Amino acid sequence: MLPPFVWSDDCLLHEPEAEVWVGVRTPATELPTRAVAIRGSLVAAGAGEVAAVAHDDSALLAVHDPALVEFLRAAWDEWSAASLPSDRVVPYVFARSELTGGRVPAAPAAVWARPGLFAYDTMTLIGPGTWSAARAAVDVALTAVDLVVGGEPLAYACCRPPGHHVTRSLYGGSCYLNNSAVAAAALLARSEGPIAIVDIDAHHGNGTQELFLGRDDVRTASVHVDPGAGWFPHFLGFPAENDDANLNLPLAPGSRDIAWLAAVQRAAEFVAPARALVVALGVDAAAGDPESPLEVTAAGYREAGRILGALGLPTVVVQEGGYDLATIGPLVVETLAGLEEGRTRR
Ligand code: SP5
Ligand code: ZN
Repeated sequence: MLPPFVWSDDCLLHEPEAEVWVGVRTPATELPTRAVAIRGSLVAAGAGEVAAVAHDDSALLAVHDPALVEFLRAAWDEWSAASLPSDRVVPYVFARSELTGGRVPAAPAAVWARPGLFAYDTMTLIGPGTWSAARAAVDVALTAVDLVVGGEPLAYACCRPPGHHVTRSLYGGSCYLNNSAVAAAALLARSEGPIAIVDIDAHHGNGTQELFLGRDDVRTASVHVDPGAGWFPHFLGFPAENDDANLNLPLAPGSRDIAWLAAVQRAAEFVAPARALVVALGVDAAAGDPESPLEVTAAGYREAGRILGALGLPTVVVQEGGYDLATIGPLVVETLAGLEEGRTRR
């Protein structure tokens, strides 16, 4: 038995093609075929598909700066009209707050300077379909929220591009809009709080952490590879950021199932007082994923599902990372099956 999953073809329109890493244009890993692969596994396993429904911007603007949203909406059109030598929007100069002594930076006249107001890395390129796909991913997440608010105990948002690295005003880490955070905001607006977000993507959910910092109505927990061992997002994801409503559980590279599941268990205990749950489901902690070294197995993902399912909370699962096209579909199916098992066997 699997939960319903929400889908939009528009999520396939984002084709980043490349990531600029250490100044070199390398092939993109966050590809449209990721979502196609996951959907294929879900359908083969008998999960029911629900078409995404368009939602207005209210939940989106509850988490993001309108200036970021407007930039992303217009970025490709402005860039392509400027006849620049790059076929993707990419920053080259960054409007750091220290650069302007904390003052609001001037609105740059040059189109090619504008990404530096909103991007925090060079890896997250914008092309012709990026806005449509990122906005569709929000609709997929919000449609999954609709299902859960409507009485489904569990629903899965099969969306991309991912979102958990996006803060209120800054995009990066292959993410443009924070789908998981938008889902949490929508749940908070439409059901009893507090809400919890448990992020089991291999990378720290830095955007989500910063979005809900200091809030007592949204608890955040993230299990991820130790940024102190040299991993993205490098500057965040440490226990020093923990407080009553935020728990970072960094793990050493090569941690494998037992240590990873112990951290997932701690995250589950931390969020247990919540009334509804968002799972930011990255399957890039799995062995064989090209973007992380955590070496978790498919059985480990199923057990993580059981642990989180045993909380017995209404749960929206939102897809984040996972880059091994051969295994991401089965990993998502295992996790969702584990969530169902945990919920029904507790
Ligand atoms: C959502 C998500 O999982 N985002 C993770 C983004 C991490 N990207 C960091 C990339 C670090 C450099 N990797 C080299 C690959 C060059 N193509
Ligand atoms: Zn990740």
